[in-house]
Amino acid sequence: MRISQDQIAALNAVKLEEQAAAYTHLAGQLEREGFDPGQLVRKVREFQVAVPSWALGAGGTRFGRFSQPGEPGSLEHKMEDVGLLHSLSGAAGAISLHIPWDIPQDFAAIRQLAASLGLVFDAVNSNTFQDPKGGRASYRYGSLSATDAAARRQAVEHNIEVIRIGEKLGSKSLTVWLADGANFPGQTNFQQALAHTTESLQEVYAAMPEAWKLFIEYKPYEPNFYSTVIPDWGTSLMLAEACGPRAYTLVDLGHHLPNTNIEQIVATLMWKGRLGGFHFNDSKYGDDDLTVGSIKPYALFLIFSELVYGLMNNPQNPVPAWMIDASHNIKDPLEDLLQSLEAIREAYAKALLVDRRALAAAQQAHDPAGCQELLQHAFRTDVRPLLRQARLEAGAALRPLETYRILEVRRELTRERGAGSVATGL
Ligand SMILES: [Mn+2]
Repeated sequence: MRISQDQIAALNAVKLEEQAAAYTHLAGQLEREGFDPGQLVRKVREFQVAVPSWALGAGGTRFGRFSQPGEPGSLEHKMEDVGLLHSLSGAAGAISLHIPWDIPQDFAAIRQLAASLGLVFDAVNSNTFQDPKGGRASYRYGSLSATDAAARRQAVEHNIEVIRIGEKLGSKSLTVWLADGANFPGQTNFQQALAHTTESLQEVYAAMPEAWKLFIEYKPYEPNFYSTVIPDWGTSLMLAEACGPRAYTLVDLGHHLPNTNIEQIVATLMWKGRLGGFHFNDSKYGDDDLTVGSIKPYALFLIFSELVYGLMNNPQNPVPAWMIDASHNIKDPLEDLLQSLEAIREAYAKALLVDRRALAAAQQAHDPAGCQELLQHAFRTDVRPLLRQARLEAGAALRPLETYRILEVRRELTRERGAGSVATGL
């Protein structure tokens, strides 16, 4: 299924007058505050987020999985789903593939399909948290960190294979997340595991083409519950520095212990020029992978405030690769992703509204109340008319979720693919 520009334009037409009034009002307010509304709209419009192929079906939990009707049963279907999200939101111009769940059969055809949907291929993701079919060694006790040299070799070779697949698609980066760790004290030798991981990652790094980046993701616990080999940003940064200048830390919002100050981590990494990628989601307790902005929107805003500061002040840090990393249990994944895309752009737009000069002056004057006022003024501004304007100018839907429902997209996908179609790879 594809949504035509005409279908979107027809549904937008009903709301044009309302949008014009709301945008004019907001633009006037922003101008009085010294902003250029047109430039803000352009910045929001340019902000593109990659959708991971695994987020398009129901993820489930370790206790069960409740599939959605009409889930994408092939790579082509997954790309079609991201194409739908992009048509509606104008914000999802990239897809991130998971290998081996999404190995293309015909690379030329897949590249052509992506181009026709207006999509590019973002980072490719390797998988050494499951044993490969017919593999020689097992990852039961670790992959890149394993004591078993055969398991390490297999994991390194898998990552290199993922790079080769990504090259054929036009990807420019590899994301590595390790499930390696231990469930019990004394089960593994911490130093040996870290030494093995360093050597393995160096080998993967050396196999990357010149233009590629390596993103090293960290996570404090799960699936292992006593220790994880790359538990935090410091370990990730240390490994990135041991690999070389094109290795970076990747921050996943759900990969922190409760109440961790993620915005400070962002600031530190950007100052060091090592924040390579970002995985958006939200959480209440752990790696809950919930809809972005559904639980802690102010924390998301504070994180974006540091990201925007870094984009303005840290030329040593490349523009991070933005990606959603979520899992859906009860919502329609496409509706959930539309909400996440909206929340990401909303936090970004609000962060653009922080009066940086006034904030620096208030910091200098040791005025914490003034600093809070400046941040919260930006946070409390309703930027939705600005987001809608960006979509309108991009030919996307003024109201993506409403349009998705009016067009009965899920029902059409179910009719095309069948109610029992289950997402591959999960
Ligand atoms: Mn992640």
